[in-house]
Amino acid sequence: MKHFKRIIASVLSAAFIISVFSFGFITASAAPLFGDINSSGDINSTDALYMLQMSVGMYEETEESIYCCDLDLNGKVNSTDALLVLQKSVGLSIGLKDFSLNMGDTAILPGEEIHLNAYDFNPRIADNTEVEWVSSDADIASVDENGNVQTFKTGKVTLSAKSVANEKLVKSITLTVAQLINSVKVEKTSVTLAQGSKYAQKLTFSPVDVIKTMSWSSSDCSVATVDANGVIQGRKIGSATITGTTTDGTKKTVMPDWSLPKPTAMASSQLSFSWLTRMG
Ligand SMILES: [Ca+2]
Ligand SMILES: [Ca+2]
Repeated sequence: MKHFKRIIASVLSAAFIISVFSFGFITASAAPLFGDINSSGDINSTDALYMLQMSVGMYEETEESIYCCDLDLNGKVNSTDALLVLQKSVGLSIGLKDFSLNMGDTAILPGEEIHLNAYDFNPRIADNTEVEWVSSDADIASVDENGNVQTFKTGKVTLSAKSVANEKLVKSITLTVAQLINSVKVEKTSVTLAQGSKYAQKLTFSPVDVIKTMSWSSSDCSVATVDANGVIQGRKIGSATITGTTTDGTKKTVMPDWSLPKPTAMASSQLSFSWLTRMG
């Protein structure tokens, strides 16, 4: 470490001498290589020098320079990044500390395919960013060497990316290969709402391990609207039908019958509706 501190110190002192010259050729706009801040096609102590100067405010950071040279992903070009470039330029190994996956836990249907991707390798110039993909149960879902996932039957499976260079570095998601919806029911068969207020529908799906997503529509949005989450809002006295349809391919529907009592002094500001569940 002392060795690198000496290098940094000497590079910094050199910076004050060299900085009298123009660095107009710093063009990181199309940097082909992480850490190559001057776009010379390789990374060396000159890049480290520029990065140090940028870190102390001698040059303004740009989106491109941060993308190119924020090697430790802390949001700025700093001395750590410059040190990494120096290490790399003298042939020292750069280990992989971290990376991210393009998705978290998710649920899909049997037969659906997804693509997993490892990215944001930290540091960006780690020597080996290769990962191996592994499925905990290939009968449920498999993942190939490119992160392409195929599903075969319902169940839960852990899909992991293991760093080839650092076997302790593993990122995983839980993939649920969901069953198709057999039925969906609403909690209440009738509800009374004050005009303008909202009602969040409580739905019960069977079996439990399904993808609980539905699309919603209203037959008359001037009377009642329904949002993407199935939350109904009464607008004015009248009647409308709210229809929910499952989106897992089974196209089951729930259709609450949205109607209003005859307007009276007591009830004119209230809406009520009853539910009629119809299984498609
Ligand atoms: Ca360079
Ligand atoms: Ca940084």
